[in-house]
Amino acid sequence: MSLAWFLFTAALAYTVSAHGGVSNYTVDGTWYRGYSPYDPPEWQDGQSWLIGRKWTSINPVFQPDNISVACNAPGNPAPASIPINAGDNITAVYYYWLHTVGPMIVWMADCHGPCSDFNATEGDWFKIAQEGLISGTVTEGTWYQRQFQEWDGSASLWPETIPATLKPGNYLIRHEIIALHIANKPQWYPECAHLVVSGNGTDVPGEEYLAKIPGVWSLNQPEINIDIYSDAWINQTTYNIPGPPVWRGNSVTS
Ligand SMILES: *[C@@H]1O[C@H](CO)[C@@H](O)[C@H](O)[C@H]1NC(C)=O
Ligand SMILES: *[C@@H]1O[C@H](CO)[C@@H](O)[C@H](O)[C@H]1NC(C)=O
Ligand SMILES: *[C@@H]1O[C@H](CO)[C@@H](O)[C@H](O)[C@H]1NC(C)=O
Ligand SMILES: *[C@@H]1O[C@H](CO)[C@@H](O)[C@H](O)[C@H]1NC(C)=O
Ligand SMILES: *[C@@H]1O[C@H](CO)[C@@H](O)[C@H](O)[C@H]1NC(C)=O
Ligand SMILES: *[C@@H]1O[C@H](CO)[C@@H](O)[C@H](O)[C@H]1NC(C)=O
Ligand SMILES: [Cu+2]
Repeated sequence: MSLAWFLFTAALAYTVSAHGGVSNYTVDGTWYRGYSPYDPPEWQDGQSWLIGRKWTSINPVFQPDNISVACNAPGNPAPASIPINAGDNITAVYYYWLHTVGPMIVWMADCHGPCSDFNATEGDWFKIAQEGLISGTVTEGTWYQRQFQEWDGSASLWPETIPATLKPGNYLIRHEIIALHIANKPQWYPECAHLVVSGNGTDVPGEEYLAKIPGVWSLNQPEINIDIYSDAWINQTTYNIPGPPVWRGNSVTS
């Protein structure tokens, strides 16, 4: 067996069995290390550098009302936080991602104090960005979920912007991929990290932007409990991402 073939099949085994998630983050060129389900917990738990909530499996969550939809499982708080200015980008670094269909959403929630004490299911979550179907049909078109991938096996990068006028403070940030490639069996891939947002903003999102997680997703939503291969969807060229609208600051319309 050649080395190339070995590497190819090893990579294939890894990626086919692997689902994935966000492991690390970058802000303005600085690398922040989150949780890695591939590394032993004793290397990570309680470490002073850890900014990501704990997730120990790359497998998806299948139930929209499962508490693990909030910040994955077990979701233990992190000791540290990523410092970031309102208006800056944060880039989520995903393990090589292979699924191609379904929305991707970035949420934030004010921890009203240290995020290390905050229960994510109590958060008033608001969307700061969402990405869906970019072109073509629901079944065969290009979703951001496909577009953001690196097809050479390297990590996939997802940058989004913290609203520039957001009130400073401690926030959870939650990156969510909902994978819809299996009919009527949506998969949730959520990961959370702790942020300390600085800036001079005073804006907070109004009620109409807020949601509970779990709570926001349900199998009664046709865009979630979806069979993308059905006659009803196969030729659709629009897909509306459910949940509240994206909030980009009070003076900015999304
Ligand atoms: C919730 O999700 C976690 C992670 O996928 C899983 O281990 C657990 O069994 C689920 N709980 C229920 C009640 O389905
Ligand atoms: C995240 O960083 C850790 C530690 O440097 C590394 O082991 C892991 O492969 C990284 N994951 C990704 C997706 O970049
Ligand atoms: C967070 O809140 C949920 C719902 O109230 C509760 O079931 C869960 O046990 C809480 N988690 C912790 C770590 O307190
Ligand atoms: C910042 O994020 C936005 C939104 O995804 C993106 O359009 C832009 O290219 C990003 N900028 C950088 C420098 O990554
Ligand atoms: C906040 O305002 C101060 C004083 O005007 C300024 O120096 C600082 O750069 C501002 N910070 C941000 C993040 O905009
Ligand atoms: C979808 O579009 C294709 C190509 O135009 C067409 O052959 C097919 O009948 C359409 N299917 C449905 C369910 O509308
Ligand atoms: Cu998967």
